Amino acid sequence: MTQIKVDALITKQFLAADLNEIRQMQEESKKKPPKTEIVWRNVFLFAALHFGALIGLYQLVFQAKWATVGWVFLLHTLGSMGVTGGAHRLWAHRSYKARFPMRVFLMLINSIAFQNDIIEWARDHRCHHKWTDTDADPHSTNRGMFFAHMGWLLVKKHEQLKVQGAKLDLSDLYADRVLMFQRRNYLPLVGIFCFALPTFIPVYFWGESALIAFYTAALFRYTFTLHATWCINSVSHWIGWQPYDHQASSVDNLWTSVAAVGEGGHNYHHTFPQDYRTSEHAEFLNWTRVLIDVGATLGLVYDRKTTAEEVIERQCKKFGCAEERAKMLQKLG
Ligand code: ST9
Ligand code: ZN
Ligand code: ZN
Repeated sequence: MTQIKVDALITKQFLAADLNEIRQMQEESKKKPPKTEIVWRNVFLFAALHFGALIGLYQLVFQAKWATVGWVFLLHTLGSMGVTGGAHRLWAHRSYKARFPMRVFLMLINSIAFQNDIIEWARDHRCHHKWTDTDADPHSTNRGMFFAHMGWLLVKKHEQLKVQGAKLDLSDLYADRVLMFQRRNYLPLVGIFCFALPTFIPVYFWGESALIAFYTAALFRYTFTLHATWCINSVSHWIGWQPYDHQASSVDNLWTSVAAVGEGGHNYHHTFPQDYRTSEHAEFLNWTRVLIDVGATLGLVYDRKTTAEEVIERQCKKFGCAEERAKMLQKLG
């Protein structure tokens, strides 16, 4: 375990390069609303997906076998962990290191979630942390909660995002052969892991109807995981606790922690982005942490980074609130 002892502000400066520049960019983006160029193909595809997901929800409640209900839950959990443990904590933030078999496992379960390949996901996410709530943030909350939630996937990206994002060093991502394999084979991988296997397994193993399996375990489950993820960009920048940094838009929120398998400690995460736990909440609110810790026990994970207690205390005192931290941890666990 590596303990990080530098102040969060220094970490932020490392991430943001220049905090004044960020403040200026935030002000700029508030002044003139950006041009919105709708991508109608995406509007149509997401509308169709949601229509299918509603049918799937009905079938899940009234028609599906119990084994299928369990299968949907398992797929949501695995796919989400491919995003949280893989794309997010390992590849976007490098908050721990993983050996080859673990990286392959994370890449495969990430493909269940179909949220763009990991290199693209991590590039957008590094932009989100570095230029939060500016035009270079792919899902800036300055453009409203719907935009932050899913609207950003329905319109062309802001020019500032492309210009600033091009300055990021992504060499670590391109150097990982597991990620390059996923990128080169992305469509077959999501075809198999997001749609084909989720449908085939219930039909083959417990005789579920193919249509019910497809609508529940593929379409409904995929849409549900998408919304759970998108809630981190909307709800987790909106309603909740802010013990670590009162100036940020990010918050700690109980419900997003549950739905997003441990990613709801977003005020903590934006303050200490290199901490593999992403929050101080207990393990039952952070299943992804449990997965990473099990990986460490098996020797597949090493060099997990955490933040030293004295750094957290100093941060709360300067930029947040120590009492709010204590109250929140007592209430949420
Ligand atoms: C999905 C992703 O849902 C969800 C991500 C959520 C992130 C959450 C983060 C916070 C949570 C953390 C915790 C995780 C919790 C998980 C919980 C799990 C329960 N930098 O994109 P293009 C340049 S995906 C630098 O086409 P357009 C670049 O040159 C759902 N450059 O832009 C690029 O070319 P290339 C399924 C950048 O044309 C070129 O621009 N997927 C950057 O404006 C063109 O890029 C979809 O629905 C950058 N950041 O189109 C697809 N970005 O890539 C949706 C771009 O070759 N996306 N460039 O280098 C699209 O259709 C399009 O991207 C678009 C914009 C229409 C939105
Ligand atoms: Zn992050
Ligand atoms: Zn955020």
